[in-house]
Amino acid sequence: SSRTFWFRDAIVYQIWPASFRDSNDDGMGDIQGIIQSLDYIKSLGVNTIWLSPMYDSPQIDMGYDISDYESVYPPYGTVADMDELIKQCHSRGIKLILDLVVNHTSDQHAWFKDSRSAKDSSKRDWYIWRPAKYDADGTRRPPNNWRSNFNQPAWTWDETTQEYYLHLFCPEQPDLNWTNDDCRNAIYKSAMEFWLKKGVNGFRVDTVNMYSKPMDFPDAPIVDEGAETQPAGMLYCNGPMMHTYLKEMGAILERYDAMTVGELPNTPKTADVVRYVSAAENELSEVFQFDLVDLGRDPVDLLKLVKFGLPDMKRIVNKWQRFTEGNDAWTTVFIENHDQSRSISRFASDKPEHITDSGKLLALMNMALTGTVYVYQGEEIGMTNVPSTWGAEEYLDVNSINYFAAVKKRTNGDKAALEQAVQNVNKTGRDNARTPVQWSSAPNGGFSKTPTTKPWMRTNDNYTTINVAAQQDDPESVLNFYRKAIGVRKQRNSLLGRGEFRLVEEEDEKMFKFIKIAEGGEKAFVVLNFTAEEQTYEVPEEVGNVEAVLDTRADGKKGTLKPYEGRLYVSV
Ligand code: TEU
Repeated sequence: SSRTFWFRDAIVYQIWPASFRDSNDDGMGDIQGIIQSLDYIKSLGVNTIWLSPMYDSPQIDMGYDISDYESVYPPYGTVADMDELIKQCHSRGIKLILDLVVNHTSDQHAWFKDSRSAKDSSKRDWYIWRPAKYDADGTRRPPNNWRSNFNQPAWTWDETTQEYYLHLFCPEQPDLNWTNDDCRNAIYKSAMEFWLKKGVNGFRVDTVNMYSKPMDFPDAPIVDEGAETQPAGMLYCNGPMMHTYLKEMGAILERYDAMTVGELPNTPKTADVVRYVSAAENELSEVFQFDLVDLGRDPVDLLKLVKFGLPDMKRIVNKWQRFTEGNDAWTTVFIENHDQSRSISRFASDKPEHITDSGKLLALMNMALTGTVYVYQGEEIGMTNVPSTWGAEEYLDVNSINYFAAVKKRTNGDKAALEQAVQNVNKTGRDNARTPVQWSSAPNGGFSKTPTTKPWMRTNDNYTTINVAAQQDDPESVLNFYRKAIGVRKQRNSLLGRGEFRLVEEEDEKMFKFIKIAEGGEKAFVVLNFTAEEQTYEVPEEVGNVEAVLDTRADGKKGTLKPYEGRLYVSV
């Protein structure tokens, strides 16, 4: 085997192509825009890029509905542009991983068009078709009561062939039938090997634990009384064949020394997660576990934010920092991606006077935690949620749109209820992460080649003050703090990137404190003030003699922290 574990020390930068950089003035980001920005990305100190879906797609779910794995969405560019991107990344010592979206395809993929054309199509069994159920009065019902991830029934009726097909996301994203050998082999060949042969270094694997379903499709228990459908994640995640499929994939990936990082929702038990990422199992390299970014989400109304305290956050970090102790598994560190609202708004403070400090505070936290660390585009300049004054029409994500529609339907168009729904989405909606990257104070944040070009989605109004150009040469900027913190992490990787984690004072509501211990005994102490007031602290005796090596503020004073200030000490 030629497998190495390079990914364990990777610092990954996630690019969401629609909103990264528009090089050709069509209002959409593109691959050439990424190529032109590689020196900027390199300047952060990251060594790996994860590119979200750039494949051809009708864009019902921003490219997570793929109609052809082997071609590129034309507004983003061509396969030749991708070849150039791969080359330009590698020549800078940057690895590139792509998104692997193979739980479902678009309904416009040739495989699905064939599958839905007739019951005796050779590809019928590549998707999941089931007959209707009928009530005593003849009312037609889907095979079970599952709710999709986007708040709709998980089954859609097909008139032509008179059966339902399963879709755990939009109706335009039919689920592939992984129990069919031909289907699985076609996925491996088209979605994986086509790109691995071109030199990509691995994949972020979308919804990885949903491939194997309980094929008898039992009803989900009723938790949302009176609703048409019920949340069913615990049923359709981690099905019986998952580990068999992932070992097949692992055998392919191994030949290319490629990494994978899989999304692992609905998997609360650490022992279950270890099975997916244990080195000996050769399944996934690492996974995204969502407890932290799901913190404060109402369990049924997922877009509603409920109150949480700093101790809740600490307990989650502690759990997923320590679950690899005594085994050969590996963990990840992230607080943002294209599915989450912005971390400053969510976990610290986006009041104008606290944005810079909050951005640096979260950067320090992440760079001091063990595991492969991920930074999402714009996080490195402290981008925030969109203004709460934006109306419903500014939100373009299918999940937000479905949510507004569901609230309207449930409340018969009640104005106050809709306004509340807009406020919920403002706090938790995916749109917050999807506004164009703010490159400068030029119109629309300088997103397009010609700034007056209208971007596909409105730029966050705060681009005039929060942007790359304004931060490039400012030593106190969030951007330069990221560069510094990434540098310190790389320099002290055995301690910060790989050390053991020990939580200090779990119940403290104001400060997050932790100790890191390297294999050689070297220690770090991190103290982070998550309040808008000054706090005092002492360095715990057990860490011994230390010096401060990183402070989020230039005017920091020993023993006290200004609002949202953080500090890192290391053994001397
Ligand atoms: O998202 C799957 C998904 O629903 C979770 O990642 C969810 O966001 C998590 O439990 C945290 O709350 C993936 C993609 O990231 C998303 O953009 C797509 O819409 C979806 O799959 C469908 O492909």
